[in-house]
Amino acid sequence: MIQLMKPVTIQQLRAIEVLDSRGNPTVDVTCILADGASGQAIVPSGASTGEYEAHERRDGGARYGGKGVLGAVQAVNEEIATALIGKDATEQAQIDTRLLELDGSERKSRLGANALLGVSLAVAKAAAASYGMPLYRYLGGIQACTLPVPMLNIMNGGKHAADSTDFQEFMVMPIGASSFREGLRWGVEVYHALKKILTQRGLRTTVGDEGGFAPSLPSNEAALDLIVEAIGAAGYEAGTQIAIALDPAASELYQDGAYHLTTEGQVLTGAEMVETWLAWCSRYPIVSIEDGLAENDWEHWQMLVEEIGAKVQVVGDDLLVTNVDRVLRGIREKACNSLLMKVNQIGTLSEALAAAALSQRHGWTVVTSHRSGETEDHTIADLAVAINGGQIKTGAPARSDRTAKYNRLLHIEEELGDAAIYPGNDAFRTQRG
Ligand code: 2PG
Ligand code: MG
Repeated sequence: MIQLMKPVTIQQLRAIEVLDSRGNPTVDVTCILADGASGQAIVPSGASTGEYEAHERRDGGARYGGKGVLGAVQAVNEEIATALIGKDATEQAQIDTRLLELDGSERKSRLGANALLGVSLAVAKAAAASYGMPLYRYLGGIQACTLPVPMLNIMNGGKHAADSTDFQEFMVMPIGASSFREGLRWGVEVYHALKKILTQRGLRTTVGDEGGFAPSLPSNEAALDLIVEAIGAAGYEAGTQIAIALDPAASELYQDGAYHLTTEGQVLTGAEMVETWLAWCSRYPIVSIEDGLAENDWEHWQMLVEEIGAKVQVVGDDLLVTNVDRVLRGIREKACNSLLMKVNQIGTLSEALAAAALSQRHGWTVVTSHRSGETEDHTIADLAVAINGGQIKTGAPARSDRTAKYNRLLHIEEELGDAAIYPGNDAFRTQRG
């Protein structure tokens, strides 16, 4: 983060309970500074959450089926506000350290990671506003010019869509486009071509939590065939122009030491799961696999990296939970070569940026990511540009909770003008050489 000289103190921190894209309550924080600048952030929420994520505090009881967040809201309005009012909003690291001290628990369960994250992001946004800077510039400085290649999740399964594939996310990446705007258009055209194909085949075109289609298919692989067909039908070349990325969210399929694929009625060992990914990568233009193995199956993560890590991006989500300790282990044990950065997995902006910086220093790529429960908040679009990560995963190019991020990136690209960089296929090479 760039060092700024003007101190701007926090005058007010105010949280309220609002709704996310699944109709569940979440925390919305506004931070107002002494100079009148303000920042607002709404906290996202996952469904296929990792075992080691920071704790999302929910009220329990009957209200909102137990999912209310009034406790977390109160924590912001009382304890956290009392501690932070009068503090310099530009000292993000100090603000976040203070939040951790205040909470005092290992997984941020006392005040709630959702309370902490809302404050952390709202403070950063208020500080950026105070300096009249967009967030990506405030956090990333003058070098923050790289637009991310989007991973557009056009077919949803697993925990994000009932009666669909076992695997959670089938995504397309417009790696051959020359700008974000063009890449996004390609992705949209593929999305609509896919809808047409599904309709023609009499398959369902209802969508899952992230806006991707969720038809009932005879096999997981059938989703890949449909996507390759849709890429061609939209007029693009699969592999060179548009590649495929996967997030099977394999922790959700792992039970008693094996991977259970109900669509195919198969139970696979870790080694067989790795074999499946190798076979798929040889038959389809797959450039990235996230959570191809379960969060505790380190041995097979290593095997996957050994087998295809030189060619394919192996992304740790549940495995790493945006936590520097787990990222360090991943680096030492060569368990992946990419971090999925989700701010709410760890609970403060500084910790998420530290996990990203550590990953990048070690030659990994970093994919900035949404959660399946999202809102109109588009902070992650700025974060993706701030870290020059070159990749973002934020759902289908449909539903406002997802398009809010893509639309924000269109604005950033416009603002950067000639300085904007769209890495295309280099998004995978920037760090690994
Ligand atoms: C994932 C995410 C986001 P969730 O597994 O990567 O796509 O899902 O937010 O439900 O954990
Ligand atoms: Mg994931």
